[in-house]
Amino acid sequence: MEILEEIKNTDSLEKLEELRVGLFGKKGSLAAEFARLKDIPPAEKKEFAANLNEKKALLQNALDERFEFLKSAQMEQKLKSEYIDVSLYNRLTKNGALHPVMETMEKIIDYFVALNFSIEDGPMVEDDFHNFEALNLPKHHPARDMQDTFYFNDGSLLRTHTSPVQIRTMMQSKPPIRIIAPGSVFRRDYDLTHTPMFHQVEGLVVDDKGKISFANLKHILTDFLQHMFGEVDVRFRPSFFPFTEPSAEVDISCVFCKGDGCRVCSHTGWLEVLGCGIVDPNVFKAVGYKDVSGYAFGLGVERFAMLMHAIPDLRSLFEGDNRLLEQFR
Ligand code: 2U9
Repeated sequence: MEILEEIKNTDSLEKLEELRVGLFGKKGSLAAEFARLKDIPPAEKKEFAANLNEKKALLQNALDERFEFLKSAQMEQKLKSEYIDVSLYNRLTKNGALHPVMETMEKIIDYFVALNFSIEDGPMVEDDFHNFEALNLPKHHPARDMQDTFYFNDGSLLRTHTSPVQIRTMMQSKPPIRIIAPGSVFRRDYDLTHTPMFHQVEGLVVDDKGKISFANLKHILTDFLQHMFGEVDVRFRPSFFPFTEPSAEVDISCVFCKGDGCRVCSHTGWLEVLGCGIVDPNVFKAVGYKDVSGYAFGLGVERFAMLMHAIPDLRSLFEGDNRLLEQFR
């Protein structure tokens, strides 16, 4: 049938519609052929009608098929012409990242949480009792000096360490105690290695007298430092803090020269990273604890972050320059 070829070759939906109307419309050729049915002699009617219906079905099929083809071609054309490139790079977007000090803080916290320590916090504006007096820092101690501590006019102060958190915790609960106190602290200090605000994590473990020893402290801190710095050597040196007796400072073998000696470790092969000790009985007296023993430790988070990431200048941690963060993504 010629008309079938014509349908197959139609190149637009409009022309196809014209063909459809020409065939299937009220005045279309099929209607005319069906009209002839009444003039066909009865003997031929059946065959004539059958042929006509078959032709009608063939034409309908051809029209449907071409319609689908032209319709999807049209859709494809439309999608192509309306395409928007949403992948275009937005030059104004700058992604942030977790600050190395916070990342280090989280790594420290993770270690102690895994050992069932709980995390405590407290106010940054403190009073003389919680920040000094209860910690066996006597009235004449240089840390209490106006030169070292930020005071408000009413005598309150910015905490110089997180230790008042441990004092508050002990005064609110009974032993055993197993806590760390992470947070910001404030000292009147500003030079290459000191900023007026920095972060500490301190730890405190208290239990019945005789249950806590220096050996426990040594073990946990050695394991902790190897968790933080990998396979380093750890040594404990006798030291002094008002709130612990005996006290020690803790060194790791230099992470830069592996102990051979370099500028960072002042050619000693060792880096000081922690202070610690057995809690002084005067501290327990101040919070009303009897017949207990305990250990405590403290560290500066910025120092840890600098040693873990080989950051040379402490101040780069406080400049808010996105280029620093980009290096730690
Ligand atoms: C209570 C009892 C004892 C916390 C301790 C240190 C030793 C220590 C420094 C490390 C570097 C401070 O950030 S730093 O400058 N800390 O050397 N801290 S023992 O001792 C406590 C705390 C609370 C009730």
